[in-house]
Amino acid sequence: MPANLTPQYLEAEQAFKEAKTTAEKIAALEEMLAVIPKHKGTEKLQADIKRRLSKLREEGERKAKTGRQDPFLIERHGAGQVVLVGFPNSGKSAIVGALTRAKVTVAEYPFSTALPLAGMMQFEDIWIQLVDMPPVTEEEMPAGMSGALRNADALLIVVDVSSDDCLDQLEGVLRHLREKRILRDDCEMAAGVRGHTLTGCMVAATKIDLPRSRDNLEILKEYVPPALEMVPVSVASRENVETLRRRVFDLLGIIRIYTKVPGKPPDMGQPFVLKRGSSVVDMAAAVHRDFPSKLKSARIWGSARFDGQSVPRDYILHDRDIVELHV
Ligand SMILES: Nc1nc2c(ncn2[C@@H]2O[C@H](COP(=O)(O)OP(=O)(O)O)[C@@H](O)[C@H]2O)c(=O)[nH]1
Ligand SMILES: [Mg+2]
Repeated sequence: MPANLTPQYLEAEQAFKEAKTTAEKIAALEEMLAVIPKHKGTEKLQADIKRRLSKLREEGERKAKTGRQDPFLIERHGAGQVVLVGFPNSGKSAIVGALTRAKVTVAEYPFSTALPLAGMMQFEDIWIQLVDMPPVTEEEMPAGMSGALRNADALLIVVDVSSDDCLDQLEGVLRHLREKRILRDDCEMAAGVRGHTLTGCMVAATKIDLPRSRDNLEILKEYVPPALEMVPVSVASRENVETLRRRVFDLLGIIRIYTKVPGKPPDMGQPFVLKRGSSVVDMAAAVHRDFPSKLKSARIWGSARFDGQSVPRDYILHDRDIVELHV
């Protein structure tokens, strides 16, 4: 092994070893390439990473070509899929660029994104897929786009608050989403909208580094439906970029659960990702489909009153709990 590999590099390499999907593998290799110390001793390794990357990318493209011809539908990867929707120039691509390593085009001219483009956003120990979409306008949402929005796990509405038409942007997007029955009129996510799995929707108010943004933000706050959280953010100054990352995770309504074998330390590698509200039995089912019927008892580290507490089968788990299943 070449000398001077940093902890960041080894971490990225570990993520690659644990990656299950092509997108996760590509994201991990990109990370490895980005953080590898650039010197003579790592040249061969760098070339090797690049070779693996281009092979995976080719594979991905080949799959896309032979797959179903719906240009807006992006195959879901990672712990959840979040699709960005907004007017031209609102800053969608800039957000995807800031939170992932995807090669997005950020441009001052509108319609610079013609097709959806996905990138993997790391949140602590999991990866979440962000999908940059072509813009919607006052008049129209591109034909075929509603399927991709309905199929997402969550939506991020992007509004440029530096612009005096930010209210029109918000209302325009909401109108499309309501007309297409993607959102209920009150923007609540609860049951009532058929045929899709949306668990959340949120507004990113972008470009808050620009002069008019603060005033516009105050106005916009009055009009955002109560069901939608709004996160002000600037990609240029990076203000709130990390807050946005966490809010996107929260929006998906997922929890990360780690497993533990009796008498051994917990496995803090790749967590199981479950829906918020999942119980010990759901966790058992995620580990193995035979487990729920065999499950005798469980112990929890984390959310229980004390570490290692025995809990019933219907105990509701929390993010980052460690579970020891006894079968
Ligand atoms: N000042 C500032 N400019 C931004 C910010 N985010 C995006 N922009 C600029 O706004 C323009 C449109 O951004 P882009 O991400 O391509 O918008 P999209 O059409 O929604 O994908 C580009 O010129 C970006 O440089 C930001 O946070 N602050
Ligand atoms: Mg764009």
